[in-house]
Amino acid sequence: MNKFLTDTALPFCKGCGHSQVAQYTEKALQNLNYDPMDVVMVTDIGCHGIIDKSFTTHTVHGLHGRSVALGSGVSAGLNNPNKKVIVFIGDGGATIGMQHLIDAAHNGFNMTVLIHNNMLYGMTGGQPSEFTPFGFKTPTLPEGAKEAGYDICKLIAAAGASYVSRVMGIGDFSAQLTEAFSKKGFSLVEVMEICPSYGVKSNPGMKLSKLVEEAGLEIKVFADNKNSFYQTEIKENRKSLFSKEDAIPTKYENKLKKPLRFMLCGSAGEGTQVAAEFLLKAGMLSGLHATKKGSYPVTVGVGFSAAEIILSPDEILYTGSPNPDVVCVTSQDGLDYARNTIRNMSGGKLLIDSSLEIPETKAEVSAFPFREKVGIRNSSIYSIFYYLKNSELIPIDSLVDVFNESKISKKLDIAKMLDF
Ligand SMILES: Cc1ncc(C[n+]2csc(CCOP(=O)(O)OP(=O)(O)O)c2C)c(N)n1
Ligand code: SF4
Repeated sequence: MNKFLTDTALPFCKGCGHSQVAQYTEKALQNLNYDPMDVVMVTDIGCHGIIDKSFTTHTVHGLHGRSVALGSGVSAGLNNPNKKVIVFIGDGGATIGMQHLIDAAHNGFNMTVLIHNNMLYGMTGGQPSEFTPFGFKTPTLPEGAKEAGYDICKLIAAAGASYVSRVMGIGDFSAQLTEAFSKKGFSLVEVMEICPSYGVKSNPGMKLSKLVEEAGLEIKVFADNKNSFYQTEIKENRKSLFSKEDAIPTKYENKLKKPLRFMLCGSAGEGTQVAAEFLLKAGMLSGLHATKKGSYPVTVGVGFSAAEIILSPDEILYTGSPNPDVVCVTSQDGLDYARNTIRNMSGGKLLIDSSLEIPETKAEVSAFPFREKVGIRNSSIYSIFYYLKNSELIPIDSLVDVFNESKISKKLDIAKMLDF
């Protein structure tokens, strides 16, 4: 029975070696008795990366070629040898991010990298990578590669990895994955595969085992050492990033039975992010778990400013909020940003400033003159007061407390926020 993969079908083409890597990762992790919550899968761009939605573990999806750098950061941040960081990367991504691979091995970051080497860039139609063996044809290189590809196992073993092996992606290679996952420090397994959609079609009749042999790519263990591994230095007097924030005690009761996904959309400079934090802290004061994701353009001084907030009676394991229960819009920029989300709402609530046109939606709509009543700079915060006053899911007093402890209370009278 699967523990680390969901039971839904794997997303790859029929015969793709990526399926084997996923299945034997499952088997190897089971062999080692890991709990899915102790495993972080870091994936890369490419066909192999679409697997992350099938994992029941933590997952992080990185930029193309950067999953090793991302995984190194995750590993250094966790600083816990009992947690397992596994990076999935294609030969294309490994080409782009080769320096990261060498550095991660050299520094001994505690993680395992699985290179899905199908000898071409699969997702974009079969361009050659730096791993494409001499003579191997691809749709964009029909005359075949003119040079040999890299022997990444030799490179990474030389860089100082604890464990390196190359396996054929045919047959059961879970034992090698188990070995790699069990090592402290940096381990890497290169899985030789063929892409049925582009590799097989461009090289009819070609046998993977023959190709690997002719390319001089040995199937063996290249390194198996007890190397020291990277440990983040914990300085005695190091300040936690959270030390500015005091723990928020539960002071009030809430009436929330299930997670509330709230989206606040306004304009830069109109206090949207601060308002979102107010709601977050009020929720925490009322005993709820809370997350916030802020979105704004790189030009932080103009354009939209939006925040997705989740308040939940239970721990929040997924912080995305594709279908919000409540969308609150206080400006035209915010409306332009959220229009599609609002159109796709099949229920829930839309709170919108009455100066704005009401967009097409199945949500229940309340229009209120937030901007006119308190001025544009305070409209976002005011909309949060308005929402809590009307929904009563958490006591408005919790928000009053947060407001009174903020710098804004020195400039703005709380009575204004409570005047509806
Ligand atoms: C920096 C960057 N360059 C190029 C792309 C376009 N791109 C998306 S997927 C892909 C191919 C991925 O190939 P590979 O890493 O070998 O994985 P596979 O699809 O074979 O599993 C490319 C080139 C990108 N997303 N980012
Ligand atoms: S295109 Fe190739 S690499 Fe991508 S899923 Fe299909 S067989 Fe696998």
